[in-house]
Amino acid sequence: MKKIAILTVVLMAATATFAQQNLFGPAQVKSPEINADKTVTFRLQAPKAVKVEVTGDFLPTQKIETPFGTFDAPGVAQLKEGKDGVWEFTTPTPVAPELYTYTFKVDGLTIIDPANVYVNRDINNLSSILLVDGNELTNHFKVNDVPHGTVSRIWYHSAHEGIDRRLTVYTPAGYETSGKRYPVFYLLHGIGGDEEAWLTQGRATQILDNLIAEGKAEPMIVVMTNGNISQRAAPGEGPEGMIPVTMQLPKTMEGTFETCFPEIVKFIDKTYRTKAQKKYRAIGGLSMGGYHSCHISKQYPEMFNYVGLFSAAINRESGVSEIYENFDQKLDVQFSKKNRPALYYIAIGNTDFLYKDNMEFKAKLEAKGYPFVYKETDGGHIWRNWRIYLDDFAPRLFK
Ligand code: FER
Repeated sequence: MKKIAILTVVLMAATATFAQQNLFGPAQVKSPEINADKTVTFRLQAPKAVKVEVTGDFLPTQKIETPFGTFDAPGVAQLKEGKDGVWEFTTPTPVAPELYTYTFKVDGLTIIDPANVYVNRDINNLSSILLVDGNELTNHFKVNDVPHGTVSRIWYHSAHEGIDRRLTVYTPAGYETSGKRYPVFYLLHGIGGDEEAWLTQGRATQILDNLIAEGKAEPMIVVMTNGNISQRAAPGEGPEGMIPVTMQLPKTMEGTFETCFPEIVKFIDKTYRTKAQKKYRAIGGLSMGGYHSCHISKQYPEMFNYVGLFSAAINRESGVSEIYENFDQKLDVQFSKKNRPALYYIAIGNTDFLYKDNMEFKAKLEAKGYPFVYKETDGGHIWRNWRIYLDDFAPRLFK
């Protein structure tokens, strides 16, 4: 007994400084708390703070002006100090079902919620996550009691670049034992993102598992590439080590990623049981990934039968490349009788800073008489929209 008491004291003293496994961390306040009436309470214990705020996309948006245009920025709410230095804010109205991100601002310092272990990295920002469920879409963001696919990280060799590069590959439930071949959807991230982006903010695994389990989407392999061609892997996952995360990477949107995309397709067809024909291949992505999908699919018109442009960064080339030359002529070839994709899908939020460019591109396709599906949603250049588009696009593939 005495031994245990001594051990406990020693352990507690040790953990006070080293916190091995955090066995004896301080009691946390409960935050966020989804209340019975679907209002949400945020709490932060900060006894010496003077001002505590919460900001997140659960609050009504405010407009901010930047050199790139007008953006929707999340609103800000004040927390009030109560007992024991615990600050608190409860939303005045119920919070609609959605996957939200938020941070606190304590005397000007932005922090994630220390009481909430669920955290997201979007480019170089960390946010806390709040999932309020209650509709069909948010149900697709959850890990439900359905058959699950498998997520792998696999490295391919880019002979073009002379480096090994990392891919995320989702294989649908049953892949390991079915012996079957599957269609492949290449799902691309935006600027500053990487091969992890669609898994985290995008909820791609959950969305695909649920859509497939409900019979809404065909079982498919989903390949999430790293579209930063100078980068081998997501920050911290490659030989570059724990590098600072930045959007300013070399060779961004200058044509190289598009040029050597067939290396990835070849690797996937060699490594997985794919249906290795155009009929069974889709490519889609958000923003820079939409731009990549547009350019890759028209550069290689015999490769993809389904193309998805989600808030695509149309007209944003940052270098000179053969890939970007003769855009209209290549589009004509892509939409020729021989090559025309079964689905060309354009989706954009009505306050996205890329809205006008997308309207111009849409008008061009209309003028040429090229068929496409158009989806417009509320809001701007945000993950909420990209999850909606994935959930809407995947069921249209390989039918
Ligand atoms: C630009 C606007 C948008 C640009 C890139 C983007 C290189 C990409 C945005 C994204 O992927 O979210 O002018 O220039």
